[in-house]
Amino acid sequence: MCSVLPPILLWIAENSTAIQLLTGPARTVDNIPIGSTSQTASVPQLTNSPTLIVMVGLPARGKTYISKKLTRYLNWIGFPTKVFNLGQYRRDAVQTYKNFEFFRQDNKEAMQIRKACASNALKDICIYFSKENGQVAVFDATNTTRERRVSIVSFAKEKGYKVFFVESICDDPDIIAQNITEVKVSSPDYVNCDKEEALADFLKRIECYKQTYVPLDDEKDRNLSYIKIFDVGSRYLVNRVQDHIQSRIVYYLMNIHVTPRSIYLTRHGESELNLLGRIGGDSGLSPRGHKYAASLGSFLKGQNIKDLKVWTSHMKRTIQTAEHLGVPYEQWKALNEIDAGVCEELTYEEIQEKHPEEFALRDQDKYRYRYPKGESYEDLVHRLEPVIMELERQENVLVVCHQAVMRCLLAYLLDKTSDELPYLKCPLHTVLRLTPVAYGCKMENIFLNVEAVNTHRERPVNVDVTRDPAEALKTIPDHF
Ligand SMILES: *[C@@H]1O[C@H](CO)[C@@H](O)[C@H](O)[C@H]1NC(C)=O
Ligand SMILES: *[C@@H]1O[C@H](CO)[C@@H](O)[C@H](O)[C@H]1NC(C)=O
Ligand SMILES: CC(=O)N[C@H]1CO[C@H](CO)[C@@H](O)[C@@H]1O
Repeated sequence: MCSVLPPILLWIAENSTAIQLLTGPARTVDNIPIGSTSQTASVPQLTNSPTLIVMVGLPARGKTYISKKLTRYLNWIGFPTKVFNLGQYRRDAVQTYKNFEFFRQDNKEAMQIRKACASNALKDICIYFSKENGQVAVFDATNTTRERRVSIVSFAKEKGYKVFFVESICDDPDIIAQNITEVKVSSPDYVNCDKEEALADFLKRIECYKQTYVPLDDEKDRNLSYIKIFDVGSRYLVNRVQDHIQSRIVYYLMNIHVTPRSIYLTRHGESELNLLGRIGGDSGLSPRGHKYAASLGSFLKGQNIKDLKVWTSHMKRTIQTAEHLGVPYEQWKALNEIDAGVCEELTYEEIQEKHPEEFALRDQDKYRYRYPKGESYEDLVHRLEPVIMELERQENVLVVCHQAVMRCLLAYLLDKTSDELPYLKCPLHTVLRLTPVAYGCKMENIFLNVEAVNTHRERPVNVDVTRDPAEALKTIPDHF
């Protein structure tokens, strides 16, 4: 039943020393020969100058959708990113929206207000870069005129920011109408407004922008860096990518789609080591774990999911779980559980006894803490990036994975910060169904009614290395 992909092996000869790079976990630096530069290969290279991403396009072309999604991704891979939505600035400046007249090109008063909003947003972007450690700002506005873009480019040049434009072009009236009903009609602009009326007003608003809209031009804008996205990603035009981060952005935008689907996340069934309260290892399922796997099989059959892809890790407990489903599945080494290094197969009590300082250091910064000879959550996020990219490309997928891995995937899907990530609740024997809606993901928790041990350990109050064992062990879950 299992369709294993051929492993990819890449040999790089450097100064006559051959280095073997596997597609598997990014291990600690001690595994990499001294003098090699490959240890930075999967880590984002931070450029010194911040990047300003400028959205371009008529209203209802998915600019806000793309802004939010791209921001979520960039934050997850470790580039601090924030959206600056001009519509929000406008709503803060003009409390009540009357109708489309506000957006008419000959409305001088409104034009003044819109200019002031744009300049306030740019000011806030400067503060974000200089005082708040921001690296990428997404300017979510229509910026439909060349004049406007020229002024943004010169502003950025003066400040030393790199500019990358993202333009969304779509003329399919059905898609536009669907977009308006999905996200615009429920916007704060139309609170006490009839749906039909709101749609009509919004279409008029688009007409106002159309009068001055000039798309990015092959010739005239050939010195700018940009990606143009046509008709919801059926075609792309990419121009002058300047650096690593821009190429990551382009790659990401070319992989996402908007076809409705659901992502199902579950951990493996309860394992033998789970029962003993031991972390890591590669044990098989407990009897209750097998029972869960069988229930998962009937649950999925009942759901009648179209073309469901099933992914597991290379570990016994996820493979045994998938074997019960009776469908083909694919194994990903990248989905293996976090490598706990010297703490593999220990109980929390044993970790406290043998490595009390490590145990406390982990509680101090669980996201960045790396187990000796093992991995950190941060390492795991980098290892999981290809999984996220493939999840974006696919439609219905069930990922059978592990606690730490599931937390990382969930943090991406639900836009959780790296502080929250290591404490996300991912109980055994529960399926999480994530369905994209408007600007985010809706999550449903489905417990399949097979008891399992609890493996969630909350952060204790005292995280000092000198704490006494009782305090360190206060929050450990029960086990045999
Ligand atoms: C709206 O339409 C555009 C196509 O121009 C698409 O890319 C975008 O994702 C759509 N959806 C939303 C929610 O904006
Ligand atoms: C692009 O940049 C080059 C070199 O700086 C300049 O000579 C040229 O006029 C620019 N082209 C356009 C279309 O702005
Ligand atoms: C919403 C937005 O940013 N609109 C700007 C686009 O360009 C025009 C012309 O320069 C500005 O006046 C708008 O404020």
